[in-house]
Amino acid sequence: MKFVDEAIVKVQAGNGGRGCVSFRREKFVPFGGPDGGDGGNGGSVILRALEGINTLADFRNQRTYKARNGESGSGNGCTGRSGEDLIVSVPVGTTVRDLETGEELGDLRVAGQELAVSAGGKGGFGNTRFKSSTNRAPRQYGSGLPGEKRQLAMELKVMADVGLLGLPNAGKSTLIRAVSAARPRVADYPFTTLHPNLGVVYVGDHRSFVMADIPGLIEGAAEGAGLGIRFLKHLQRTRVLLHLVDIAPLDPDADPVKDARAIVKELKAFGQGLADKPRWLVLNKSDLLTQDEAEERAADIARRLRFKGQRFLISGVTGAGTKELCEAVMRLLEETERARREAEEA
Ligand SMILES: Nc1nc2c(ncn2[C@@H]2O[C@H](COP(=O)(O)OP(=O)(O)OP(=O)(O)O)[C@@H](O)[C@H]2O)c(=O)[nH]1
Ligand SMILES: [Mg+2]
Repeated sequence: MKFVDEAIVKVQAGNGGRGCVSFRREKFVPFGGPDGGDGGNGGSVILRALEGINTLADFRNQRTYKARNGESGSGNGCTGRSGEDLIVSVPVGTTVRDLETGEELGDLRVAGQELAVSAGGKGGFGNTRFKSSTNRAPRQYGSGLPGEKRQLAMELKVMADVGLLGLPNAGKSTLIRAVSAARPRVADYPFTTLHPNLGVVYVGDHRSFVMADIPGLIEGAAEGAGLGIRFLKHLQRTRVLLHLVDIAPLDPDADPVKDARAIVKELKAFGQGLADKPRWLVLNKSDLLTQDEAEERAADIARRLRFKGQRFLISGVTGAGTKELCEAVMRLLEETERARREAEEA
């Protein structure tokens, strides 16, 4: 299915049902008094995060989601049936704003999480409710309140723990294929990947994390070069970025150091704190050189970049070094999680 990460939809809750005007009619009771029931409440529209959907493609065609109206009240004090709520499934990671006011209504980060986006109208009172000592045969009733209507701007930022970053052909998709069941296309031309892919990486028993592979970045992406930087938002929720660098580019004029700097520049241009996120250097395609050459080249690149963080030498094709990389990611995530929990308890 096509990948869509932004959508606008209309939602409309159900109207409240009309209250009823009715009087009791019984044999031998001449003035039976009012017995009109209230109208039922209108249904609300509720968004629910569902695992397994990874795109907002279903919402592309400006659809309106309408919950049922409440039914009118009836005689004999019967309240009208309430309109059912309408549950709309959205991908986990969807942020919802009111299109008109820009107000953020919620961020659905966890499967099963719900967000009421438009409230059903309350049902109107039946004439029974208007009875008083001075008005024993009221003909008033409430007509029921209209359901809320609004337009929603939905934005999906995928939920991943770690994000892959790098030039086209750096080997991002090859890596995610090597360590997870995700199967994005791999090819020796730039921009093979056109949208984010997620893969679950299992590290031993019951330990796993989610990796996001996004389209490659090139210099000037912030100004729209290549596929631009719009996919970077999918790295915003990650804990660590893996910056993949091809240590043996085919192009003899290519300089991995210059290319790595260009990527950092685009990260900064994107803003939103992405450049401040932990970023590890992952030097890829070690299989194209001898072990010694590869290690020397890796150290040289890190030195010229003045890169102080963690660095790894891997081959997505042979799998060399990928286990160590994934274990390090897992440890980092577990440590961050532990620190977060401790901070919460303190
Ligand atoms: N020898 C070798 N080739 C690799 C390695 N990793 C990737 N490649 C090759 O490099 C090319 C690009 O790989 P991809 O995984 O498609 O690269 P990408 O970073 O996902 O590229 P885009 O999706 O275009 O951004 C393919 O021909 C891969 O076979 C590696 O570790 N060793
Ligand atoms: Mg790719």
